[in-house]
Amino acid sequence: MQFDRLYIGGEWVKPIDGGLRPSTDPSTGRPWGDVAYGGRADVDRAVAAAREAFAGPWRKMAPWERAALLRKFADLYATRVEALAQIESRDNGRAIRESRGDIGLHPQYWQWFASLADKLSGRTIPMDDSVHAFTSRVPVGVVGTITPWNVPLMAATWKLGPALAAGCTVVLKPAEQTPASSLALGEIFQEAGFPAGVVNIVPGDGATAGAHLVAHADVDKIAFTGEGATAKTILKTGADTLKRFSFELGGKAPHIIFADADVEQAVNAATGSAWALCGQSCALGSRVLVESPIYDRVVEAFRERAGRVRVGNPLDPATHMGPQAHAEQLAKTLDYIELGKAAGANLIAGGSRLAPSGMENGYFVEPTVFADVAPGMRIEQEEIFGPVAAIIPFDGEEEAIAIANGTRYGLTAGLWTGDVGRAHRVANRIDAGMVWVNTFRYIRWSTPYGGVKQSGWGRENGIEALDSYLETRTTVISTTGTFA
Ligand code: TXE
Repeated sequence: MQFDRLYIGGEWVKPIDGGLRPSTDPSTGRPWGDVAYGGRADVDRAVAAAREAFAGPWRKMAPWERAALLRKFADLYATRVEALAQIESRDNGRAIRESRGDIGLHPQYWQWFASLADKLSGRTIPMDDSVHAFTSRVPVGVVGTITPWNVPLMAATWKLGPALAAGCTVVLKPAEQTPASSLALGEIFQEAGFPAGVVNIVPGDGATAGAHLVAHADVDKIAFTGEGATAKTILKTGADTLKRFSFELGGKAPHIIFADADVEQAVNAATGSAWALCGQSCALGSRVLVESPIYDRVVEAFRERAGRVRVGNPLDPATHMGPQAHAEQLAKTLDYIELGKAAGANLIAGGSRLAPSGMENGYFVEPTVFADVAPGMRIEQEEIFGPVAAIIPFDGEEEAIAIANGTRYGLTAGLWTGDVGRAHRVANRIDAGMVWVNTFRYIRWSTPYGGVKQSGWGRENGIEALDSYLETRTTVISTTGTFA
């Protein structure tokens, strides 16, 4: 598969003011292929193509035809899962067993969004006999989607699925570190028969291509996943256009494990989520809050299990954890490990860069566990995005809730207890867009996902995903022909 062209207006085109750039394999630190990236002129071209498609064929297409196209896309996507998983793991270093599992679910997401495309009903509004008033749900227009490097295809699926179902057209700008798998989507859109310009794919730098897309007067909405600081910059950059924004930002999710929980299950979930995606997901439970009576047991389980994680070549199906996705993230994770040590947290496992044989220049880090972490430490407050668990002791519900809610984030939370009353009581008081009880990271096409506080604006997945790609239009028709 070639990645040396941008996908604009239904064609594979050379960049005008971008170029070709090597994409790095994070397990070796070396380039594995040249990928096209776009500049401002390429973004302009993509936005113009999206605008033309929105005004023309896409707007005129019946919703059921849009649904049929999306279903066809889902079926084709299903036949490419292995190829896409290989590309993504190569580009961002995610263990292939995880990429297969994640990307293997995407066709179901696309089917779900397809199923919503022709069900966007409005309401009739009871007034008096002089008018007929009703609402319609209409697409926002041209959407710029800006996605991160940790889960490029998942982020694209979560944004393009509802955008297209709603009748919007899209310019997708994947992260500069991991553009390849997003470009691979272009072939599937082409093969499925989407009209030219409905989807355009332009990798590029955030500060140039990304910022230009955000400021563009002809883009009606930005759907973004990434860092909170970037979201704030994006808001300022786009302010003059008053376009719509949805944000899926970071998290610092608590796993709250009460002494009455099934501790074995809780530990399985908490250790798994500490090191999944090499720690690079906003949903993971990077803060492990443990009630005092079971604290030593959980700490020991973490220490022991950290040593069993198989870290290495992401393309080896036996590997649990690959490298960090890029060099800056590696540096960030190692910096936070030093911060944790300096703050007096108790490093009980890992803590160093790793150099597996044959991959000495790769961006690997040991699964790392800090125990006796105090609320307020930076490793407890800030999103590290590395395989670093912070274990914090607590006594009782009130303290657990205070610690859980004590960060600026509010994306996900896990709660482990054998007491159903406590499950409801505590879940009800957690500041998070998603709370899991006696399970963790259960995320599906039909379950709304998104954050409160500084974790974001809006919801992805679920029926709610369509909301941020639709406007409500109210129409009032006189039944008398007189204006009173
Ligand atoms: O994210 P950025 P970075 C967090 C995580 C990570 C940190 C830094 O803690 O360590 O963010 O990652 C584009 N205008 N998350 O710096 O910068 C950029 O090109 C328009 C959490 O890579 O937010 C890329 O496509 N666009 C997270 C996208 O924004 C801009 C996922 C994300 O990059 C831009 C990723 C600009 N001025 C990181 N600057 C999650 N919520 O899952 C950058 N971009």
